[in-house]
Amino acid sequence: MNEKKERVPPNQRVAYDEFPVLHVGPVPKFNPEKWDFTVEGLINNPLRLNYSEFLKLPIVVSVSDFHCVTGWSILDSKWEGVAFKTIFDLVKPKENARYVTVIDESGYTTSLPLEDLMHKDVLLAYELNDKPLEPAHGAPLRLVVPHKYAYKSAKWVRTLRFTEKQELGFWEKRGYSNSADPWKEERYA
Ligand SMILES: Nc1nc2c(c(=O)[nH]1)N[C@H]1C(S)=C(S)[C@@H](COP(=O)(O)O)O[C@H]1N2
Ligand SMILES: [Mo]
Repeated sequence: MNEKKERVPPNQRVAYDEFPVLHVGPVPKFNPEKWDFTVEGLINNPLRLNYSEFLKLPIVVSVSDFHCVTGWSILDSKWEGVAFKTIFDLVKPKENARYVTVIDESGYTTSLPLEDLMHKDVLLAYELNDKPLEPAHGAPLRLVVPHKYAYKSAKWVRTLRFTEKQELGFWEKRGYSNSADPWKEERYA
């Protein structure tokens, strides 16, 4: 197998032009006066940050690939934002916390095990390829989980909820895989 092939999960095609835009519903309006980022559930330090407070958190940069379950992949996107680990350390999860439900501005949800979110390249991003993230790509803040199909990379994130049991997200309720590993082609439940 050549190196290019190994970079792309089975039955995915690399989209070489524009970064595609895909989501359900309209792109939400961002109001920096009203926007906040909250963390709730099984944590010892509930957190609420407004937009300027969020921007003061330590920044990480991560270059990663992105795989949509419908079959397109984007290679080498440069994301900038806050590592999930930074949030984890701030909120001090309780012993029994195992999963995090990620909730967007208008009710889109997805859930991931904590160990997946602790990967180094998982972040809450506000820049893509050296530019502020565009509204259609999830501004002001989106999750990026490169090693899962992209429906786990929720856009327009407002809330993280730490839970003991895994909650089913928007697509996961509709038959898509909860584990969503593109390398194992876990597309459907
Ligand atoms: N809030 C929200 N996030 C979402 C979605 C959505 O419908 N709503 N769609 C997901 C899916 S299926 C994909 S492929 C990616 C697409 O991200 P992009 O539009 O930046 O390419 O966003 C994911 N995050
Ligand atoms: Mo997708």
